[in-house]
Amino acid sequence: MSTRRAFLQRALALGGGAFASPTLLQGRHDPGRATKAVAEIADKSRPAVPVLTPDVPDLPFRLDHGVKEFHLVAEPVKQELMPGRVLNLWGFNGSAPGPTIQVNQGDSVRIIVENRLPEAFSMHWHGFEIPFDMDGAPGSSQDPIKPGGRFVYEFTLHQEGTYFYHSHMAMQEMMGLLGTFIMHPLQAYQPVVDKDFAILLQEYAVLPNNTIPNSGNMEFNWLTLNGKVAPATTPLIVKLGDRVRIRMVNLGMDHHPVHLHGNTFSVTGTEAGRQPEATWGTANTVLVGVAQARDIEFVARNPGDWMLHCHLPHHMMNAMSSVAGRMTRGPNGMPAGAGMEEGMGMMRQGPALSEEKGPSLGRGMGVGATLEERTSNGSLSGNQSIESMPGMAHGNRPGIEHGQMPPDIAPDANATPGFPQDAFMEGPMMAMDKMLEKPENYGLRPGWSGFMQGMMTFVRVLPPDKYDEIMAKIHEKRPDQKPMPGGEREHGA
Ligand SMILES: [Cu+2]
Repeated sequence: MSTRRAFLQRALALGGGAFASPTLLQGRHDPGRATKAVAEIADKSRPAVPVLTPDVPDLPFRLDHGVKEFHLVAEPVKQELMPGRVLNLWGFNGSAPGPTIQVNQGDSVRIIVENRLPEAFSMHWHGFEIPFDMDGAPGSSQDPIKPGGRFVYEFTLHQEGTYFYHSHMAMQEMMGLLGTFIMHPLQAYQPVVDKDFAILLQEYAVLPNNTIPNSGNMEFNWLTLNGKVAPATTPLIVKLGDRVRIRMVNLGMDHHPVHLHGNTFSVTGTEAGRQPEATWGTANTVLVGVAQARDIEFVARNPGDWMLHCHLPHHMMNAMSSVAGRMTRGPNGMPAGAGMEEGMGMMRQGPALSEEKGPSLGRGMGVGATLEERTSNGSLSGNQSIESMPGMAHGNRPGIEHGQMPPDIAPDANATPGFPQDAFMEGPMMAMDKMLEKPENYGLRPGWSGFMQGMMTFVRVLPPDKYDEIMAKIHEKRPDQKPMPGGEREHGA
């Protein structure tokens, strides 16, 4: 049997495809097992599937006399939010957020935490019921870990669910020092899921021409899922009919109402683990508050590339707000540094988004755009929309055929109070499909990436043939992709 064929068969049988390990197959969908009763028993004993954290690695461990030993290094990292946008953050083991840790309920765990930051820090295990001196509260449960120092955390975990770890220095959290910590239950939750994903929600405030977040600023303009902003977030790939769990963790300055298109889900877990089934409410939007986790589950009955996104409008944007520079629709650029009176709403001319005000209103930054420079470059920028179309339509955007699309702006648009809106979602002309080619994006509608920003991704519910095609591509590109490098066999064993 060819490798590819064997892979496809395995993917089909599993529903977990490339992400699952062979041992996870045990006791499931085995036609050799005769009766339905036996199949049901087998299903109940089926171990939990590993959690996949798109765009974030898993942390490997080594077994030391029955103790799972992990090594976490707090250090400065360069994190690429989207092509060309690299931030200087603080993270763990080269990633912000840090790698996902997966253990089983009942495991004894040792985590060697090393501090390669320029200042002291301490690691808190959020929601863990562990001895006080392991809690990581600086000053009260332990001395902070000095730069160049280390601290060995060791505990046994009796809980199950979606947890997280983070620096307990508040500003350090806003630099990226956190990660997801999954405790798999001894017996898989019922009903069992075919796919299990984790998404960590974060936000950064980054001034123009900066790569370093301003952790004292409350105007967040980069909203990330697993350290990426749309359209660079990696879609969740599921097969039609799969039961899917998505675990979301929020550690930032805002609460995020996360909405899933086209599907109704149940909220089955919180930051304190699995919740009793009687409490599972149905919804299509779940509020993931600061320091909370929410697990949602649904059966993917409806094929489609369904958006999953925070529904706060400003969280569906990149480089949003005055701190990030120019709006592109006005013909003449935008003024910066409006006065305090205008900032307080005492405006003398035009609305906040008018040509005269622009994104500077009330912020008084004095940086970015000025009226001296012609900056409009988007396809939707009023006067330029028509003249710019032909050039944009042919050749500048490989992979996208615009043909002779009429402009998206009405000829008399400026006569309508409130115009322009949506200045940060310029549509097809902002698309970067080619730069984002990866198996998980294969087959998306051309130009899709022009409409995705901030905390947005897709749940792609694919019919079996398309699912197999994409899983084969993933396997081809990342044959070694495993849910837990070096440790996948330990899970649910
Ligand atoms: Cu949000």
